[in-house]
Amino acid sequence: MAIQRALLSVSDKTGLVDFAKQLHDFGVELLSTGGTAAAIRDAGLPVIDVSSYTGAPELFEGRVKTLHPKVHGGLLHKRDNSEHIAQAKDNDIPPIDLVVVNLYPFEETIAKPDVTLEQAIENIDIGGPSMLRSAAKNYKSVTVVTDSADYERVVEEMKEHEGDTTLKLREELAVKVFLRTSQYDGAITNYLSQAAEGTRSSFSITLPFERELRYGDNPHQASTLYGDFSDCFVQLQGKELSYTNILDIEAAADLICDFARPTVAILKHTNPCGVGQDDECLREAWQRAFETDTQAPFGGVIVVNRPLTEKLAKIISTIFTDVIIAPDFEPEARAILQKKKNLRLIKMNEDAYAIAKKAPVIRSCPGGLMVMDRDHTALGLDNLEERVVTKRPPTEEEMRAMRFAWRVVKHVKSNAIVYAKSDRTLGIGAGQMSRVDSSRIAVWKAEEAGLSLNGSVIASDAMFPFADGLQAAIAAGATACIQPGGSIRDEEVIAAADEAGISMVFTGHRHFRH
Ligand code: 93A
Repeated sequence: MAIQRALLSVSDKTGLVDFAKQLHDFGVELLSTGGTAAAIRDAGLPVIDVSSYTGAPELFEGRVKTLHPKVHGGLLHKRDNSEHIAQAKDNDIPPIDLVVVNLYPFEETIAKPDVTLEQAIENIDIGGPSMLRSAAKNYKSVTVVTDSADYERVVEEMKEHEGDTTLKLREELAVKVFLRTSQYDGAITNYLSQAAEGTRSSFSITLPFERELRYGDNPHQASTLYGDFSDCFVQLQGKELSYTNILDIEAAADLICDFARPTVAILKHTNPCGVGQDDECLREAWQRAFETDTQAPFGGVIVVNRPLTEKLAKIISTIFTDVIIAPDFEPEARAILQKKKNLRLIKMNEDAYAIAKKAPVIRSCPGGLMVMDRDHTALGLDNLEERVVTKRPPTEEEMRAMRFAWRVVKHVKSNAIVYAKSDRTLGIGAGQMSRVDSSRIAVWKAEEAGLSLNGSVIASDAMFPFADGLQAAIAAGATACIQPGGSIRDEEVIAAADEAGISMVFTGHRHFRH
């Protein structure tokens, strides 16, 4: 049956007037609450205030506007049940066939830096979710819209189906409502569980299905993607993304965001194989990254923080790469890379990513989840000059190299060691059970690549517990060291540095990555 009566109550009034006008043109009677009714009335459309419809005034500063049996009965009664129909009639409860509601902006409110608990609480919508849920429960007969992006679809269906919507659309919109209300409740749960008690007491998360992934770590492991990953990373071409591709993309994006200068990084299995910089030419930056390790990048991920140039595309296209990530691609670069059908090109939406990366890190554990703040910035780099612990202060060049190496080492799996110059990595040792082994691997990798470590700096993601690790670095040619410090044997480590005349800074922060 055609939609005859609609209730509109929206905080975000985007597209409201147009939609209301279309509904009016279909002959739909419009009911509405305070601000929404005013907007509709201002547009010259007839609208009935919910308070005059129910006969009950808006109460308690609007806390009670639509919580009334005439509203909820109108939404919830079964249209094909004679007892329901009789009861509705006896109690003067006409059917409401369409609900258009979006909620008080709770999430936006709590995102404000100086929000008070009181403001947050006032922005908990009660009547809105109630109407959404009543309408969604009765989706067999009631259409419910909570996203202005769906207004047009509803209008299109009404045009096609004599003023009615299809059950299929109503069902889809109802699912969308329950997702939205559970996300909304989740945001309230997470905020209040911390704000009211000072510590988190519970955690809630609901994300929309995005897509099935090709597979997980291995082909026999099914995998599904939830959330809005594609808002941050738009795939322009290439094979479908796998679970491991997504892990690599996250690691690559995370790394590149720590660098402001034009930078190229090559990653494999979430670890950098090499990172290079050049202010003038990305192709040069790539060369520096690639020279660190010419073998491992096979099938790896390349990430850049500037639009990818034709010059760079030409050289990259000569090696087998799985994924390339850039904020943009020059048309000539696209044309070159397009020839590689399987190569996945990913355009990074930096604005969307900047918001997404504020979200915590979540990992499953038996019986639950672990939630952790993201390791946002390379810590300890401010006032680095004041953090020198050795007799010899670092040269300017060493200082630059240490800042660079510290930013890289933060993105290497622990135990992590990075040898570097100011614009390039020279050797990277990742993920070993012993720091000394990581250091050995980094030295060996540099030798393999034919790179000299003389005059290099070494960065360690956590403290050197003994002097031996540093002594090995000195023997390899390092002249400066950046590390957190904090070992009970710091004195010995500093003495070893002074004896060799190298300089060392303690950042006071470690950057483990597990
Ligand atoms: O304060 S409420 O929880 N109590 C209600 O009864 C109620 N009914 C609708 N909030 C309520 N609403 C919300 O008001 C809607 O969800 C919508 O977000 C907002 C629209 O208010 P107005 O039409 O006055 O701009």
